[in-house]
Amino acid sequence: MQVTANGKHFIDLEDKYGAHNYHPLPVVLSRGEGCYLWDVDGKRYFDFLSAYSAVNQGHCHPRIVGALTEQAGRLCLTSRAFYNDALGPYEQYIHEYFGYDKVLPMNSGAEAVETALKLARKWGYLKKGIPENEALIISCEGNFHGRTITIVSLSTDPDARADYGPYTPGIGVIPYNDVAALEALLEEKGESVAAFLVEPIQGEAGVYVPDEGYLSACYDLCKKHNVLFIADEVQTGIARTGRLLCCDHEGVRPDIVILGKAISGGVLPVSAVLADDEVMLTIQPGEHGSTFGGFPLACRVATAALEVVKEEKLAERAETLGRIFREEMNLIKSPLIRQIRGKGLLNAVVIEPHDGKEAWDVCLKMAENGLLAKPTHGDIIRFAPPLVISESELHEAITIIHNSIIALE
Ligand code: IF1
Repeated sequence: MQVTANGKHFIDLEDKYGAHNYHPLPVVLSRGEGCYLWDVDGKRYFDFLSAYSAVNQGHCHPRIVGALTEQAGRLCLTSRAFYNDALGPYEQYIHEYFGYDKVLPMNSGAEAVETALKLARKWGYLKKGIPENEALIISCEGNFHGRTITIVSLSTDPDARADYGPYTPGIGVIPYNDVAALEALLEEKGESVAAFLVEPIQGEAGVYVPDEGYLSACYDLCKKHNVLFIADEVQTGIARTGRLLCCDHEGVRPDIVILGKAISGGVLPVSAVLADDEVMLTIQPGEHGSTFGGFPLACRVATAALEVVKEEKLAERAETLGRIFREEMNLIKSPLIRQIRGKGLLNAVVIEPHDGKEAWDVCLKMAENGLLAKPTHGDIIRFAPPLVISESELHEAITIIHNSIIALE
């Protein structure tokens, strides 16, 4: 995978003037449309990352960009010091769309996770009666919920948390996909636990799909111990796994839902926290906020992005195309492939390093052949195209993946 002089120019600028907090694949992109991306030299790629499931509706969807440009020329930001004619209608739309009493609008996924943790602590003290400063939040090993210091205090990933101490107290970590571990902890400390925070599928851990029934069993345990069940659907939500929310597969209605990424179709940073009044109204005026949270531009963009999800039946598409993807991928016989797993169009291939070739080499070869994906931890490659990909495009992409893997054997 050779970088052209044109591409190297941009890479060098980032290296010289930008923080070195990423190690990108050596591809320099300049345009996106639907499930495609083009680099600065005009080479076309299938996008199989979708900006980590933010671009479910496809790049530069005309409906969403149209909403952005129309509002941008009218009113972008008022702050919450005043009312405006976009936020109320957006909040009503979200209420009707997801079925929760209220939404607290934020910007990044991490901010929404932090908001959910603050709501959980408030509820723990004001409603559950946990003694002040004794509330516990439980999370799972292998989690990824963002990059703030409190969130990395929940993390078990050394890369995410090393040298960021001292860490936020009041946190417990249990194994993922282990109902007994949650039961034991709640039997012992349930009185002090405000909430259990969980990804319905662990994305960064490598598209780790828990056993059928795991989420509903954890939800039932939370109800038994008067603990809030918080679902982080930032990556699994908005139709990605074949249902509007991943928790819908098990009929679980979380006490708090955290949304981000594709709620805006990847056009603006938009996130949201959903909850009913008993939880949401524990935060009173002046106790939480954000300059851009729920700003008019975000309201119009997110409304358009969510309309596209419904009108283009993206959840149904993810369900159907995801099954085709896993079936086709399971037909590829290669020493490099150890396992295929996922739900909807959130899938991963576990690569078995072979003859010195590993996941990164597969990704470089796929990029050479016109498909972009990136390894997550170690040797797991996540495959998550925009949900607007057609069946024929999906087959074309699978052929590229197949040929790239075979070429490395
Ligand atoms: C990076 C990972 C994915 C998320 C879940 C909250 C957030 C994320 C389940 C925070 C964000 C992004 C962050 C981005 C890469 C990507 C990522 F590799 F970091 F772990 F998707 F798995 N909950 N995930 O997946 O949302 O604040 O980023 O808007 O930090 O490199 P954010």
